[in-house]
Order: sequence, then C-alpha cells, then structure tokens
Amino acid sequence: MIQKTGLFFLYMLLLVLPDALFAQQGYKNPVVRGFNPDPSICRVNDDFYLVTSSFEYFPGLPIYHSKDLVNWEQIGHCLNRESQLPLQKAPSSGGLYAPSIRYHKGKFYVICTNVSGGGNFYCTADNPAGPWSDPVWVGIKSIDPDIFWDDDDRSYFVTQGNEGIRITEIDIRSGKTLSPEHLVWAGTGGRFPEAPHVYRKDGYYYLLLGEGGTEYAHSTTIGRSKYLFGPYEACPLNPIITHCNRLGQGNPIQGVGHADLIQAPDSSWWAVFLGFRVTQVYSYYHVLGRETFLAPVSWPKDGWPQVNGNGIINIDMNVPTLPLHPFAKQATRVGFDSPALGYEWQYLRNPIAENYSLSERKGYLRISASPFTLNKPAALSLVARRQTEHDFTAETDFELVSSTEDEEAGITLMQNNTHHYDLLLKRKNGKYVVQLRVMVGSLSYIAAEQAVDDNKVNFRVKGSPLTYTFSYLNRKKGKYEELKKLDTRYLSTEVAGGFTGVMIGLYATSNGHKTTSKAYFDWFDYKVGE
Ligand code: 6LW
Repeated sequence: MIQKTGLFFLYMLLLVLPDALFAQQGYKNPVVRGFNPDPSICRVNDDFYLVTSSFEYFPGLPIYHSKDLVNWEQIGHCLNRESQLPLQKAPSSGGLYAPSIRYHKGKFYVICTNVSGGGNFYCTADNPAGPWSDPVWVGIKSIDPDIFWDDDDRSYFVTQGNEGIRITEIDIRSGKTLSPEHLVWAGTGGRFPEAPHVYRKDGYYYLLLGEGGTEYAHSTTIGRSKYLFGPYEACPLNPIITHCNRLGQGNPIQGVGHADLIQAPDSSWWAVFLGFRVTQVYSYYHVLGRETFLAPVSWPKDGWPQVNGNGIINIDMNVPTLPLHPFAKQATRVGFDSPALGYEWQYLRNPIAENYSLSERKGYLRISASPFTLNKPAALSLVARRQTEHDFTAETDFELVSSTEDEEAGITLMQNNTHHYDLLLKRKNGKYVVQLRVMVGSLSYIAAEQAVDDNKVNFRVKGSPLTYTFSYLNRKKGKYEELKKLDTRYLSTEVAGGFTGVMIGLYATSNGHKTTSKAYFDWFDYKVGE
C-alpha cells in the first residue's frame, strides 16, 4: 500500500514537474504601454503577434511580437508606404481605427478601417514584420472589421454597425461581397456594440463584443450560437470584463473593454484588451491614451468564459504565466547615428520626406521647418514617440538655424492639434529666447520665457502623474533651470477628447511663413521612472 501511494505521488510529481519548472508567476499590466488601443492578437506555434490602432500617425498599425504574452517587442508597422495609408485628410483621431490580426493558411491578415480615406480594407503578409501588401478594399461602410474563416474555408467579414454586429461573406482575393449583410447580434443592450471577433470552440460560434463605448462605461461581452448567423445567446456572466461597477470603481485602471482572445500552446486562454491608467484629482483623468492589458481566461461553467475570475483587472497580476521570455531593454538615448529612425518614432500624417534627414549632418536628425503651425491638422515637421509612463524624463540637445522671428523648434507634448505644451527656441528682438507655450482648446498663452545665449539649447521635460516640469540647461551655470510646471490634466483625453495619448515630439515650424529654417537634433533621451 505504502509503495503504491509513493508511486502515485511520484507519478503526480512527474505530471506537474514541467509546469512547475517552467510556468512563472505574476506580471505587470499594461503589457504594451502608452497609446496602444484596440489590441488584436494571433498566434503561430509559440509566437504571438499583436496589432494596435494608430489613427493619424504614420507609419500605421504597430505590430508587436511576444513569446509569453507578457513581454512584447515591436517588429514593424503594417502600413509604412503612403500608397497604403493616405492620411493627408486625417484630422486628430482620424485615420486608422481598430485593427484585427489573423493568421490563415500560411498568411497573416490585418483588417482595419481608414476613416479618413478608403474605409474598410485588409492587407496580407508572409512575415508579420512586413512587407505587407497594398490594401484590398471592402465596400462595406463600418468600423472595427474582422475576418472569420469558417470550417468550410469561406471568408466572412465581421463588423460593427449601429444596430449591432453584421456578417457578410466576401471573396478573399478581391474583397468583393458575396452575400447580403446579416445583422447577427446587438449585444446585451449596452451602447455602441462594436469590436467584434468570432471564435469557434467546442461546436459553438462565440461572438466577442465591446459595449458601452470606449470611455468609463466600457465593457466586453460575449454570446454564442450553434450557427454563425445566430441567433446568439448572451453569456450569463456578462459583462466578462468591465470596471464600470462597484468592484472596479477605485481601480487605477478604467475603461477596460475591446478585447481579443487567444489560446496559448499550453492550452491556457488569455484576453488582450484596452484600458487606461487614471490619475485622480477629485475625478479621474488620463493622459497616456488607451493601452494594452492582459488577463487570463478560464471556461469554468457550461462552456462560458471568465476573465481573471470576475472581470476585474489589476496592475499587479498575481497569476501563473507562460515561461517568461523578456527582450533586451531599449537604450534610453537615441543618438541619431543610424540611417533610419527606430520603430518607436512616428510622423503626424504622411511625412514630407525632404523635411527630414539623418545624413545631412552625421549623428543628427535634421528637421526642416514647415510653414504649418502645430495647431494645423496637416503634415507637420515633427517626429514623436509615445509617453509610456506618468513618470519619465525626456531630454534633447539641438541647434536652430533660423533667419526670422517666426521660426521655432523644440519639443512638444502633443495630445492633439488643439491640446499641446511646447518648449521652444526662437529669435526675439535679435536675441534668442526659450518659451513655454500652452495650447488648450481656444486658450493659448506663453507660460514662461527666458533669454538664452545662442541658438543651441538642451531641453528637459519631466513627467509625473500631476505635472509636467519644463527646464532648459543654463550653460553658464552648468545646470538645468526650471521654467515652469504645467498640469497634466489639460492634455488629458477628458479635456482634449479623441482616441490617442500624449506623444513627445521634436518639431520645427515657421508659423505660417515661407522658410528655409532647420533644426539639428543631436540626441534624444527618454527615461522612465521618478
Ligand atoms: C474603436 C472602437 C473603440 O473603433 O474605439 O474601444 C474606437 N473601442 O472599437 C477607436 O479606437
């Protein structure tokens, strides 16, 4: 008997040993930080790929890769040619809305909408790092499209509509519709049923939705049916993700919803979804935009899914993970020594190529001023990266070559073209000054001004949950001097509106005038933490 029990325990130990050896515990949300909303995910063997929305920024639709769902590394963009991504007419928060990424029969598909030109489309690639095909346009007017392949290999375009989710068969080579649009499910009654994804599991079609709109009432719901076109029955556990309830009311993450599901090679299920990290001063606000979060999914009862148990998601997730596979940390300094900018940099709308050079002066990024002011929804002379944490320090060192007092260059914290804080260098009365300019809707003023010796300056912006602190290097004293602190609140989505997050940009403009002015940026540092 004793022998038998011993053998039984040995057997059980061997069964759990691989998991005990390799599974790890705990991770931090969000897993893709800074403005990265509407995540969609697919898997090929033990590689995961994720795409997020990019709106009016170019290149569009960042593609991320992971081995463990926790650590993500950007490997490219889906749309990096102007022919794929016309953004000339894109206002702030126009352009590319929620994408979906799928892998089918050896090909990757990204399905998306350019709301500022062309509507719904999909692109294909053999390698998710690119190159991606030109868009195949689909003549259905909507947002949040996806493609679902049924067991018979027919291709179905699944998309949002005001009355609910619609499914239409399409020809996958041409994008032409092959059937009428079927209205299949309106969700559970929340406003804006959107972000649909269809999955086949255990004889059911599962239809996952976002409901409530992408603000504080956001949620994820799910229904299922034996038939693709319905009728869909709502999950009794709905909403399966939301913080719009008593349990979620004090959570530093709000607005959770718009999810996609994935099964890992070890059979575990996971959800990726968007949410935002809030700052609270009386009420909540957020500046980082909507980010990508991760939570485990279980199917405990009658084949219905639960996300992290009760649909509440935390910053510190104390759950088992896949074996962790971190990537090398990005260097804090960009020296502009490489022939191309890293994937973290984006332009506002289609860039005018000759306005940028990494070779004109070796080791510098040259930006030629554009006549467009920062307030114009146009192809500004600006490159920007995401603010990924509340606490960060950004610094740059540059030289402005200018001949008139209209010309300026500097660093901007840009939420949109009517909400930005600009730390700039310009000429004034024959001398050089640094200025801190505030632009909040129709309110604009110079918050600080300081004379400097010449046309070369170092700027520093320090972020915290409540304030941005703007400083310049006083070369004589050899130390940074603070110009002023500004409230983060006025760059928040709650104030500015829209779908993006704060971007940290390097720019040059002549404020509406003809110009030959240029700015030469020597380096840019971005450090996170206090
Ligand atoms: C997107 C919609 C949404 O199309 O916001 O969170 C819109 N959900 O699904 C823009 O991101």
